[in-house]
Amino acid sequence: MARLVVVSNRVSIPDPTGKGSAGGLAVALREAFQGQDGLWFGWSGKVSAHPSAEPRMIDKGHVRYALMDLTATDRREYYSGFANRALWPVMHYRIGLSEFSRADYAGYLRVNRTFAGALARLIRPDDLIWVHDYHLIPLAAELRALGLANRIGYFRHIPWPAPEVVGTLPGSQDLLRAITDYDLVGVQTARDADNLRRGILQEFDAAQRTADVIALDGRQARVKGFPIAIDMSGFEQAAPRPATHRLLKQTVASLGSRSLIIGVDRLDYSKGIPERMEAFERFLISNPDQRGRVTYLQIAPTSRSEVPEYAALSRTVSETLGRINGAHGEPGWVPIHYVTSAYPRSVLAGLYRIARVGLVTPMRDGMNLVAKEYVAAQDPEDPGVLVLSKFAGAAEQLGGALIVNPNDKFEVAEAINAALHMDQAERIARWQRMMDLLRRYDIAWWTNAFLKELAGQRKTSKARRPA
Ligand code: GDG
Repeated sequence: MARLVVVSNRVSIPDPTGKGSAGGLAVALREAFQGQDGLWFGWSGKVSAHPSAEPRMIDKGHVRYALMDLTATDRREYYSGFANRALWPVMHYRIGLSEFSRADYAGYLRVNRTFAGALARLIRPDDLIWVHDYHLIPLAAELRALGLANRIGYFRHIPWPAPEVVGTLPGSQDLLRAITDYDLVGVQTARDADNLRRGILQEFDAAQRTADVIALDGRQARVKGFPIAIDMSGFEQAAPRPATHRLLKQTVASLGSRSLIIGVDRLDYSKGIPERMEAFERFLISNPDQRGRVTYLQIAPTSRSEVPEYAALSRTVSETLGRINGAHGEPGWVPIHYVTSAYPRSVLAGLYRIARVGLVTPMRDGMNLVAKEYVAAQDPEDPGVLVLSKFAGAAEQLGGALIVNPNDKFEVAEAINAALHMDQAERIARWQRMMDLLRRYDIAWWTNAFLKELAGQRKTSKARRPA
């Protein structure tokens, strides 16, 4: 069997204590390595004044981890700068927030080239290479330039917007061309796939070979939706456990007879956290009988705090929270509870299960795993209700949710009210619809579907020897 080589910006090494709070991507990729030898290559997360050109190798089980350090300049330009300050906002339709700098873009290309050089030395001719996400778009082009003819797949975790939006990003034409150096490009939704194929067709003299395949300059790339999924059995098993964890017990005790509404997101402007808090306020204003009877818990672990737009968001959320709690709170009742540290995964599962409403209202999101986790953790006899943004990729699959436009706080407020008052039969019917789909398309389906399709691609003639 071909060896699997995964490349992602960050590498997740299993925690020897087993207590680590593995994120969705780490769980997904570990699934991909089940039962086969593999290599996982990427940034160590460390900064060093003189990083080695060769990765540090760590062997765990049948997986070998290859870790590269970056310089402080690399980190600033490649990661915080181009990837997170210029590219991320455009891909989430926030053109006005995008800060492009030529130095950052050059740093992004430089790190991709360095990674490709180090990776190429570890690659065997039959390896299947699977590259992840927006940090590494040019990686295949760099590997091809070094002469690699392996099958290389790319999975895109964040949205691919309409060509008019992507076109605002300087460098986007080169990135679009670089995408065609992959044999298989997986995106989260049918809409993303359509946007990406249209982008390539509009920008270049490319030909559409079949519904999924685009040909450009003698190369062919298959662009398809592979909606990412979750580890269903993990969540279904974790959620029903008795509330043994201190944090969970405290939360249950502090709730008393109040209903819990839950939001869980990295602190990111794409997630719509202040907008959601304002929608909750609107719900309280429109439904005064609900005062003191509901608590909204927002868990929002801090992320990318070195990027100015994230620091600004943190201030906005704190101000919004303070204003709403000040205006509507009463002795003994704080309407919104807000936590910026990460909870262990088992506690999250328990909180999802006791929450009557899962509030997942991003302004844009590639998929949104929290929406799926919330559904998976519910009690089959008495499930809660998911309120889901139409702009999350998950909305293409989770039609059993109450689908809302997060830009309309009145609509979100009405959905919260409808969710809290929905009768049990309707809650079960909606939940069952979503569970059937999540069980069928779980994380094993996702990794197998992508890798099977990648393995089935003809070996490429894309390799280009350097001139
Ligand atoms: C990107 C795309 C796409 C959150 N807080 C805690 C915690 N989490 C976990 C959640 C979930 C994961 O982090 C977040 O995944 P999302 O999908 O919601 O969002 P992004 O981080 O933006 O991920 C997204 C995803 O990639 C996968 O392709 O769905 O659209 O933006 O698993 O549970 N985990 C723990 N404590 C927390 O406090 N343990």
